[in-house]
Amino acid sequence: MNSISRRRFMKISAATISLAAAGCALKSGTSSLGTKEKRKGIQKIPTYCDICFWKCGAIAYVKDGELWKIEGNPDDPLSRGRLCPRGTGGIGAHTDPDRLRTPLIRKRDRGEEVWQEVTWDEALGHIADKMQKIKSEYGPEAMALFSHGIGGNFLKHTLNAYGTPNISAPSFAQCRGPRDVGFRLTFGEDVSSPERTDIKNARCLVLIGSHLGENMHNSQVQEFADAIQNNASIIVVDPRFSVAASKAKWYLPIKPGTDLALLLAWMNVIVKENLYDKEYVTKHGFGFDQFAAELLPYSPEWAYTETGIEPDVIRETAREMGRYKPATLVHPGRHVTWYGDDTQRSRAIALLNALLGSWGRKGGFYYPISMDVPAYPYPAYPKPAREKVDNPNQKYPFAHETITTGIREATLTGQPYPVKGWFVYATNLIHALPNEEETIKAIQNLDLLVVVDVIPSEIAGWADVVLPESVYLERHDDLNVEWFRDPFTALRQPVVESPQDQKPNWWIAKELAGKLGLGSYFPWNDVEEYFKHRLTAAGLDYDELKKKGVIRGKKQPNYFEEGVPVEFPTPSGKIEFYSLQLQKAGFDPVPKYTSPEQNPPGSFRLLYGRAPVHSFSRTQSNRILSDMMSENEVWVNSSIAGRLGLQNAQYVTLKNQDEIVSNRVKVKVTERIRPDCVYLVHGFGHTSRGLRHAFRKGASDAQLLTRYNTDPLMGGTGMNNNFVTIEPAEA
Ligand SMILES: Nc1nc2c(c(=O)[nH]1)N[C@H]1C(S)=C(S)[C@@H](COP(=O)(O)OP(=O)(O)OC[C@H]3O[C@@H](n4cnc5c(=O)[nH]c(N)nc54)[C@H](O)[C@@H]3O)O[C@H]1N2
Ligand SMILES: Nc1nc2c(c(=O)[nH]1)N[C@H]1C(S)=C(S)[C@@H](COP(=O)(O)OP(=O)(O)OC[C@H]3O[C@@H](n4cnc5c(=O)[nH]c(N)nc54)[C@H](O)[C@@H]3O)O[C@H]1N2
Ligand code: SF4
Ligand SMILES: [Mo]
Repeated sequence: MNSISRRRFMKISAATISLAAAGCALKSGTSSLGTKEKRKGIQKIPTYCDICFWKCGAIAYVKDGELWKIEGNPDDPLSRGRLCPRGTGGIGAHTDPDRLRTPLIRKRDRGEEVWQEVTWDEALGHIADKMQKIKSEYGPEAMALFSHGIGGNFLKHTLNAYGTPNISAPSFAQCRGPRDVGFRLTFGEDVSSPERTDIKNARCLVLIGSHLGENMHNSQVQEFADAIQNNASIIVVDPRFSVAASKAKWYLPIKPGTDLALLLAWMNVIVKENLYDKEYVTKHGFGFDQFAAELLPYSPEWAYTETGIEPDVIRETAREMGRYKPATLVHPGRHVTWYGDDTQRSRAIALLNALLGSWGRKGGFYYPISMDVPAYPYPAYPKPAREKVDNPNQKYPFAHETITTGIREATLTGQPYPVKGWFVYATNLIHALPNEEETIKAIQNLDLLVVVDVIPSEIAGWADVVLPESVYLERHDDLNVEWFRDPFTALRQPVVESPQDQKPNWWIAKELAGKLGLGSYFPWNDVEEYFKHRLTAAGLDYDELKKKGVIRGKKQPNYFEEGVPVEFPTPSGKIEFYSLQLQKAGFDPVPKYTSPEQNPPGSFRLLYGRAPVHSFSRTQSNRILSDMMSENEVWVNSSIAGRLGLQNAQYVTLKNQDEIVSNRVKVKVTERIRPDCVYLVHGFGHTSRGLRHAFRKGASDAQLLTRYNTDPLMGGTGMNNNFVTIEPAEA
């Protein structure tokens, strides 16, 4: 037995003992320690998934010492005992032969991907020296952290202790930011994540480009199936006939970028025909009359010219929504950074829900509850001398989270002050931020780029120091105490040992803090001590959590009718149909429509989205998931394919308005998309050489998104503003 498998053997034995101590049912054969036989048998270890950020509770099975399979944890409210296909294939992350194995320091120019393997001590020492130098030359605010997901929590703590306020995630300005701002401006609260959408109880469900079923957020997809089973009336608005559209009573193939016209026309009909919830609106609404007056010009006939949706269909679908109110849920979407006017479109969605009385009501938006697990009592952070760098002078007045692209801008320009170091955790900025060239130029201004990843992603290729993390099945992470229908706390815990010299984020954060002289910020010795402290403060038992993976709290009321106090934390204390906040800041108090830019002749608007078996740009290297889908296709309408002489499955390249040419990609000739746009699944077309299995398979949407329109309210980057032409490629 070599030393690695010996270490792993010992570790699994230890896990076996602790499970036995916790009273877990173990197969015979695992109880006799000290011989090879003791690894025989099956262990079930609860944890939660990390193939996306939904954090479904799972049970991992270890068979004869090897990771075998992973299933949903029946006690977990998010998974309800079932994982999505990505979660089930998650074990491929552990066995991926292309994983990062050891810390690396760059040997040649940035981006050349030539490295020196170093020890953790050397890598973290090098990073700490550079960070101290940046602090003394430019101040601690010159370091920024980009992170995505719960794994970033401990590194955020280290960076806060170091003294920087510049901490951001792409989930705001490249994802759900406009939606959360639009809903805040209307109801005073976010939709947030997991979304507080009562899909399973909706009698009428309206999906505006929320492609549930391809967008695989587990609980939502399960509830969508419930809604279908309950014969909910489903209305889908999408330029592409999505999987969700195939379940719909009404499918509206809208012209891309015109949804606000449809929303205004729907509201026009609902007000004009008195289909709204009058009692709710009168009791809870602010500025309804001014709002109603603004809707007058937006008739279905007017909207038809913008959207291509027949006036009768607009009227009929508006009546359908009115019929089932308040159990009509107009889904707010999640990735809504489409055109740059996204906050106002999201606000229109919020207003439509307000008219239907769905906020706080069964079948609409429920009131979520989280468990009260106090934060660890750390020492106070130093107060940064300067404001965050991303949003100087509150240029984007309604941004309530940090804008990734604002940090990038400051790194490029040195204004309002220079940014000299990026710490990047679990976000592939080359695929996640629009305009790759701007990202690379910004990187050239840095004195330090650290990337913590599990595979050699594109952003890792640009790093000065690469730190290999243990995958989620090999580590602990912070407690999941997110809100949902009922309160719960879930634990991620190691199932198997890391195969090489990978380390968990909490260890990296703590060790780095030590080297920065910030050891007092990590008073606990290991992460289990941290868990015990927090759980004890909450009156919960760590051993129970380890054994079950999840502890559920008491059911509490979720709707106004059940006794949730009716509260709208807006300036007026009511639902703001007319927004004085927006007016004061120089924006439209009720959303106003402007037409999107027309396609340049001969070109197609590039749209993109999800496939059920992949997450972003992070799973294409996973051998199990890539077996199900190894490259993406470009969806092209049949009439266009005929005109261009394109055959199904033929390879083409896409060229965008800025002459950027994609990798070759197969054509999917289909009636399921409008002729004015094409569609790619996001995350393919990898260019990192270390991703041997995913390298240059399919085309990258990100590479083609060179243009973006910035939302003036909150700094989100609308990315559906790119146009491509199609050229045949060699086979
Ligand atoms: N062009 C384009 N851009 C987009 C989108 C799009 O559809 N198209 N979608 C937007 C949306 S909605 C979002 S939320 C963001 C998502 O943006 P990101 O969250 O940045 O998504 P990924 O590009 O998959 O980057 C995740 C990175 O984390 C690494 N990783 C995976 N597991 C681990 C782990 O356990 N530890 C560590 N340290 N690293 C890990 C992966 O290898 C990968 O490099 O992107 C946004 N940007
Ligand atoms: N399998 C899987 N599921 C995921 C993820 C994943 O990576 N993989 N990521 C998760 C994350 S973080 C997010 S944010 C969500 C994203 O998922 P969603 O929030 O559902 O949406 P998008 O990706 O923006 O939407 C893509 C859909 O919008 C349509 N669309 C494009 N332009 C327009 C338009 O102008 N009008 C209308 N009405 N529709 C349009 C596209 O045709 C496509 O069907 O998915 C989540 N679920
Ligand atoms: S939705 Fe799927 S990938 Fe995401 S956490 Fe749940 S099981 Fe994992
Ligand atoms: Mo997202």
